[in-house]
Amino acid sequence: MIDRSYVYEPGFIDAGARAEILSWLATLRPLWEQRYSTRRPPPSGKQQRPLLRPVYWLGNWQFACLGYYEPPRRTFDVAVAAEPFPPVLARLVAQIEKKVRAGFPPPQVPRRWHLNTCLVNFYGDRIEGDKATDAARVGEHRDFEPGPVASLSLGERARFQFVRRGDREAPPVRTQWLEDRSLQIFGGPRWKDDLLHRVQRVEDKHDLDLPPAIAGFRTRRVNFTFRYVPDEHVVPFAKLPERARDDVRDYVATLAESSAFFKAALVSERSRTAAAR
Ligand SMILES: O=C(O)CCC(=O)C(=O)O
Repeated sequence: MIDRSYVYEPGFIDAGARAEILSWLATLRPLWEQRYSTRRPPPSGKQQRPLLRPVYWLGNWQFACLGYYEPPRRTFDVAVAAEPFPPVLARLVAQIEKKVRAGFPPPQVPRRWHLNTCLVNFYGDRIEGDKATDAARVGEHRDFEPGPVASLSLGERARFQFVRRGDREAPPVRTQWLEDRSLQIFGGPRWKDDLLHRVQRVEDKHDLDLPPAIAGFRTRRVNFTFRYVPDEHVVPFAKLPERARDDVRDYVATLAESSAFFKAALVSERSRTAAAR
């Protein structure tokens, strides 16, 4: 039976688009965030830790310390307005949206669904002195943003698995190797809600070192996961509550060092705060 809620398409990104994405990646400065706010002790029973990998977000940035977008319980003041997609990704996203609208069961595509959010995950090794530690995996989780999610992969192949909730040892329901230049899309209650997904491992066969250079890290795979956050839930940095602004200001300042978008966000926050005094 054809499953209209799942797509895997190898070779979706052509060689020209791949080269364009790599040049754009070289201009980024990914963040290696702490899981919790650095301004106060972590929640009881939790330990402060850096995320497993550096990330970059487009459209809106979901800072780990503010908690990730999770309707209906967490929708406001967590999706912070971020840079738009670069032209090459905007072009690919337009094609993906067309595919989804043409092929996915309409009830699985929310009325105003469009892919306005992208998490860029960098997979590779943490480097400390001579020691490299493989950090190229993601544990079981689900993506809470409504509607289908689409992901593009570059670099080494990743073993991506859908697993049943609460049964880590059970065999995966589906294993899909995500190859360089591939597209994966999944939606609907089965793939999005009932099952969890994970990246079990990423191959290391081609000695890759993908851009940008990140201190203490060697990247061998980059994944772009595109999602939909309703536009009314995306908040400019300047309009976050004060405590949340304090939590993420240092990150925004770091991003502003190489991003005109975040530079402007900082300026706007300063003038708004000055005007309120
Ligand atoms: O890297 C991937 O292929 C998947 C990433 C992922 O699961 C996520 O961003 O939620």
